Amino acid sequence: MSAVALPRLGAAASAADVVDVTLTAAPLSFRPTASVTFAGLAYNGNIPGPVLRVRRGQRLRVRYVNRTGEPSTIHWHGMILPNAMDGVPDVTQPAVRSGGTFVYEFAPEPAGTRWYHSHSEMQAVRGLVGAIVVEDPHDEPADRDVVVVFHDVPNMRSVERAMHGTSSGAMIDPLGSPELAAMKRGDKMGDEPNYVAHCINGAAYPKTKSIIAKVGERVRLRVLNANLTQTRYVRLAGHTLRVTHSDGNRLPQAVGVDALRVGAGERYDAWFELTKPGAFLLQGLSTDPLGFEQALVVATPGMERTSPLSVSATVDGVRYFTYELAGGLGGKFVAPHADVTQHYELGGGKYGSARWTMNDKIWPNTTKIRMRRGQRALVSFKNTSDMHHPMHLHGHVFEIIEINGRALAKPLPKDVSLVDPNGGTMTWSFDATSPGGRWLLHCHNDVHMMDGMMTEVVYA
Ligand SMILES: [Cu+2]
Repeated sequence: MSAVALPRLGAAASAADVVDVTLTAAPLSFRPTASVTFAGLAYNGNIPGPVLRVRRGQRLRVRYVNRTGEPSTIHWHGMILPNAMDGVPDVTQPAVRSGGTFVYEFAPEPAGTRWYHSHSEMQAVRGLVGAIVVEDPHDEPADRDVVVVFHDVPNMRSVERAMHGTSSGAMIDPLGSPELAAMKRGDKMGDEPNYVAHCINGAAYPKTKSIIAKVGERVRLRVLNANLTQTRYVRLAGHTLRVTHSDGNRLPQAVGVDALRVGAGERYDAWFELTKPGAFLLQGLSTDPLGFEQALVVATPGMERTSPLSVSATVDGVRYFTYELAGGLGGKFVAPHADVTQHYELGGGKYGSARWTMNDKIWPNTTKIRMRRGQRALVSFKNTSDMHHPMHLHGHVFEIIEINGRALAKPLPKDVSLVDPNGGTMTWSFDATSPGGRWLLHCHNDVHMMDGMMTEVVYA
């Protein structure tokens, strides 16, 4: 038995080893706390949607029923699949009209913690998000396996204002975080929505579902940050988290940390063992007055009602997960040979502007990357803005090979990566080995994406 708080689909596969699932998207009046009623959109009546679990080697067939009242699709984030299954309206398929259906079918690859969400403006932030787990028989066994989805309820009018660069949401990152440090320069924030509730798996603390585990049991967390603008720092009071996978991809070795740093769209698998009887908070660290809502209790049997141990909202002096920690910083970066190279300067975001840019251009006028199947690409970024950008590539797993001028000793496989603000650089390497087509490359801060920070990789 696991303490998964979410409905779970996919456990029963048919004789042909196809996992059949129906996902119906429809409006939901979502009440995460007593004071918040939110006009949300939900898969199968739940925000977030059900955890889809499949075993590696099975096929997944999802019948999507769109009852949202607007056109919509499902994007399968982190999957390598036929382009026509990637779920981007007007790029890989016509949007499914309201009342319509569409069947997504593919072999879920690669294994690991992935997710699914709407790729239409404003729909994911309203609740059309969910996790998909492709179980790998080579994964080390765990006594419990718990999906932890961080998602949040915005003030929708503030999201509209954020798209016009005139919102007033505060940066709520924890003390000591690079996000907060980058913002202490007198910036007037124009693109950060206000959030009115912070949730884990559909509830706000203290209504979040607890994880009960005995001392010494191994608990694997699959943490997804489905907040579409903010980074989450996640810590279990009094315990070390051992990170084994980043965006579902296995690390060369587990990395022990006090906290995770999870950008929008990122996932981490990390396990822990409770070291003594008691109750301990798993927290999303935040300076938001509502920050306490992003927590759940991890307790040994019988201790779930005792006052849990907690930590403060700082990462100052806290060892938190970074790409450099996992990959190991090497020497000065020298770009290896590649068939195709492309550099993007990430900019924009001036107060009152609705432009987040790649080389001063916004989608659909950004420079596309054109390559042929089998070629290798190097894509580099320099972030001249004062916000970090969680850049995401569809349909591929890339490797981070450079950060801020230094080579990574071990390239880090991912599908979303945070590019540091104020001059930060990053280089990705990837091969055109997916099925050909149009694969979006964009910032996973949805406000930035909708304001133009998007391009595509195209190959036949
Ligand atoms: Cu961005």
